[in-house]
Amino acid sequence: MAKLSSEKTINALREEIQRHEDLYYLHENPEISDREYDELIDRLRQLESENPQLITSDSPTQRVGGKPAEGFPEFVHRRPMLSLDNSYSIEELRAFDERCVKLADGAALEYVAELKIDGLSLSNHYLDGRFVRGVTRGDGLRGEDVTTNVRTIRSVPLKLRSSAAKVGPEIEVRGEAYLPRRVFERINAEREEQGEPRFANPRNAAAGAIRQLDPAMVAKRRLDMFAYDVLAGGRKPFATHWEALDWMERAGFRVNPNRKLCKSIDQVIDFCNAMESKRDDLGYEIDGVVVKVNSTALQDEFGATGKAPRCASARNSPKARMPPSFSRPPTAASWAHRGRSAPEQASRRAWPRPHRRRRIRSCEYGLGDHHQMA
Ligand code: 3B8
Repeated sequence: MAKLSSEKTINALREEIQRHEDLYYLHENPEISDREYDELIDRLRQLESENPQLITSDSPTQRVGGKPAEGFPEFVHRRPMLSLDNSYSIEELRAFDERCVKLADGAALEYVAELKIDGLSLSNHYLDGRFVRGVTRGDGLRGEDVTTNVRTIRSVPLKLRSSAAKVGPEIEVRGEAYLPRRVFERINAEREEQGEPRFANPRNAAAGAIRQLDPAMVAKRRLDMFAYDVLAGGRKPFATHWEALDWMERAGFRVNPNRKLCKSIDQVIDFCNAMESKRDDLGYEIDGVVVKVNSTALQDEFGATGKAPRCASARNSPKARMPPSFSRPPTAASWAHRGRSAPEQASRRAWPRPHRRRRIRSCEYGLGDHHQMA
């Protein structure tokens, strides 16, 4: 009897905590303070310690349960995790559009424009709806298994929501983990107080955090993640990227709300300009805009041609950040600037890589899963 009632209380508490996590992480609209949230967690932890048989791997208390790791085991990605790092001018963006239009052969061609978050890519694995593994991109073929650390990221659901359609037993959700600027600043202030060197940028701080050996330290860093792609059994489960984004949102991931289904390359360019002026208000660093062919069938076809650019991007000339009291002029003209510097081989880059701040990048790709590494 007592068992039954603690089970009920535990379930109710978990649901309550889940609701507050959603309000906080998905809707950015918390109803309770961090302290009240911690109290709920403490209560749940207490009950679970009295009833250890009721602990489940997807309980919110299990986000920081892991022991410090002794280095991270290697994990071979089921599909290579490519990176988007080629830079193209605006003319090339248009040329790419023309090729896509031809390829679509009269079929309606759509693009999805979304933000390119400046963080580090993670691959999160779910088996029968439960989070089982989190892996860094690494060199694209092999990453590091950082599961215990990824569990601490509260915007990574430990259990997929049932409101999302079942698309298969083995799900991989790829996303970009990052540190909000606010958190980054707090961490640096703390480091300074303790006489430790400041992190140069949020990306380095995030990269450092995910590779911390002690998950309790990772949890303190308060990493966040925006999901950007989903695979089911190693394949894209949806006909369009737009549907994939929608599914991830339903499944409980954070998907960046700044995204647009574009009917033309002009709409893509409009989106890029709009984001450029919004950039400083975002609360996190971006690397520009990613542009994806919406149709997954077309992505495959496009990828199969092999010689087409996988990724196109235009960027601003790098310049110093202006003081926040100055408003930066819209930069439609600087779009055409050819700011291409030495090619960056992200896949072989030493990690964490140096941070580049002032540029907008637009990237379009039509990669098939069968694509080889660059
Ligand atoms: C294909 C699609 C790499 C990426 C991708 O916010 C590929 O889509 C990728 F080979 O790295 N940083 C994003 C972000 C990153 C990628 C992506 N979409 N929004 C990001």
